[in-house]
Amino acid sequence: MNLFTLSPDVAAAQAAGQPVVALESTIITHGMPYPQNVEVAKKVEATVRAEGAVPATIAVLDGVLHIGLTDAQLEALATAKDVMKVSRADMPVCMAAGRTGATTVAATMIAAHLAGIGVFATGGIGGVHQGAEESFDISADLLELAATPVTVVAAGAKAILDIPKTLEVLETNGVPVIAYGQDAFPAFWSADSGLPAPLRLDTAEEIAAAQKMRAKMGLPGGQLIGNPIPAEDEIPAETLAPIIAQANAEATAQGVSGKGVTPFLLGRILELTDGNSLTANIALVLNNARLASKIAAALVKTA
Ligand code: PSU
Ligand code: MN
Repeated sequence: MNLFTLSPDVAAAQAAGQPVVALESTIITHGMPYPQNVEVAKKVEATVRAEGAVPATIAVLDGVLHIGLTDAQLEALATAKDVMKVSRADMPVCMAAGRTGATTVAATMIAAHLAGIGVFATGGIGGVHQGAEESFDISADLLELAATPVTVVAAGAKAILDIPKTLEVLETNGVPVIAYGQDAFPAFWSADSGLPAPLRLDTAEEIAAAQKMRAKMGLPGGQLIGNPIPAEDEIPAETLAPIIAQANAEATAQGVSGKGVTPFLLGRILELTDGNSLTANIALVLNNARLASKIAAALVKTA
């Protein structure tokens, strides 16, 4: 039995040596409301195509790991009930049980690597949550970056996380954290987190070359690219700080834990900003899709 199913588009692109960009699906089911989630997912795919690459949105549908979804499958996933949020731990269970699940950054990296896709675009990664010294809430995304050789393009990390601790865990685990075109590590809605990124690269070609060097050296793991949100789409950190503090306080007060924390915080921030956070969120995901497409092109060119 095959471990995964390639969409016809993705299979053709791979056979022809064309660039492919992996895309996650938890952002669709647990990160944004319907119907904006489907619209954004389609826009991201169109953006990748406009850049000359082929999008491979990844999800588990009725136990089958799909690399590349049709519009009908995307719609079905976005409207399905009881969709699992699938990270590394959940993926084999979801598949073996024949269930439907949306893949997180960690699970999407695993799937992309299985399918031979070297780069993946998302919005923000999971990380070390505020209060982790009590809750021990550290996303499996960070350890996946240390283990699985896929370059992940994100707009940094949301301020719902403890960004300094997130950077420390990445450093401990030997994950290259590379800011694109600037010195600062970006903070999702803001281009500058106020913290320097450990590494900086200015072109997609350099990013692809670094990933190839890592593989050549036999080092496991991928790279995290911090791609800053375009200036015109930024939301000032001061505007969001009280909202994030309120969302975090509510999560603690209501005893939200485990896999529920990130979806709860994302949902509350959306409500508390009357959806304004979503506009910026969409802009940065599209921006990440463009950079990931360029990295994908550089990866196949020098293969
Ligand atoms: N952070 C965001 N947006 C997201 C997520 C994180 O700003 O959509 C999603 C991603 O799929 C990420 C997952 O992999 O949440 C992390 O969940 P957790 O914190 O439970 O590991
Ligand atoms: Mn967690």
